[in-house]
Amino acid sequence: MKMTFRWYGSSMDPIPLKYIRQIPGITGVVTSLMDLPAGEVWPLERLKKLKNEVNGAGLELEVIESVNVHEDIKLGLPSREQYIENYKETIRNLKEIGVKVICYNFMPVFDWTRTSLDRVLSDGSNTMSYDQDMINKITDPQKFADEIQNQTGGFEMAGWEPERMAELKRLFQAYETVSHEQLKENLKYFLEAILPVCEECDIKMAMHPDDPPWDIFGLPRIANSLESFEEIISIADSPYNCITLCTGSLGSNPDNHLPEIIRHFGRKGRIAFVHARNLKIEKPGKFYESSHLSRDGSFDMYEIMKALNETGFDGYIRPDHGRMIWDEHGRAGYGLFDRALGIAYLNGIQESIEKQTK
Ligand code: DNO
Repeated sequence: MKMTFRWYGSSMDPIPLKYIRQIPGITGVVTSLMDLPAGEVWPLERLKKLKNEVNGAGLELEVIESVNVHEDIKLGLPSREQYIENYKETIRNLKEIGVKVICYNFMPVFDWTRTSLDRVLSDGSNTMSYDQDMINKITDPQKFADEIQNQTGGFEMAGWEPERMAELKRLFQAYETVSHEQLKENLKYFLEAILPVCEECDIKMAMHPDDPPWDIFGLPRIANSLESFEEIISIADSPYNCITLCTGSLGSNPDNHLPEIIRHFGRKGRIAFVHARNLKIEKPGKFYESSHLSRDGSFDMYEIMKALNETGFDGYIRPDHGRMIWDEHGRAGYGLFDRALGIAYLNGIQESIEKQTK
């Protein structure tokens, strides 16, 4: 498997590529053109520049996270046709720079959601947390979104694009008539349109799970369990219709048995990308993001890595959200230090598994 690190681009990320290059075992970065609004074609010239920059730092660029899907595609509006054509063109341009996997999600309106970005843990570190009871009390999602964005320290939250956040009211109204079934239909339509292009370009689509893995604010969500992903990979049956196995997103519902889900989809060759992180479930619907270490959280990271190895996983993996430690100031969840510690830990587990199985 290839160990990677999420990086937001030199104008959006305070972490220099040369620091990332120095993390032991790293092969490349996972990145995107974050300033482009969802639905636009990613220009080839900009992609070539990005690739040169990343390769110039001694790193590979084979995974994109994310090419965001325009809301009109998720809503199934007639205007989706143009956005789907643009998505296809972006896939073709990504092929030109050697990309192998595109991570995306199909969550209506909000991408990942947290109720706090800077909860202080007993060791003095800061972390992100989620509390469903708080969400249940929210009557105005716009106010909530504004409050969360005020906690970002000036960094744009990935997947919370400003243009989308500016029209929450309109979007919530638009989704009033979209059921879970309709959303699945809209996903099918999208996948059936783009997968032939993925096949031609040898690029896997890796769908990210809903985070948290249940409906929020009454919006439908369809990618949050073994069963739902089974349905997703079969609605458009292609080896390029794959999954981003995000341990933190799926695992915050304790009914999701992570090693079992990994074995299930790993055997089918449908896991293209892994987000490996840990979190501590405090009670159903309430959790905070811990260090990667198994005993700090609720997941057994050794069992997770073992399941990946048992199914011959040879795709891309990255550490996921880290805490803010050592007074680092950065993008919530995406600082350098704790994620680098996460990699060192995952590398250690991997080495011991490899030596035991030899
Ligand atoms: C959050 C990320 C998500 C993820 C998207 C994929 O930290 O895991 O924003 O990138 O859902 O499209």
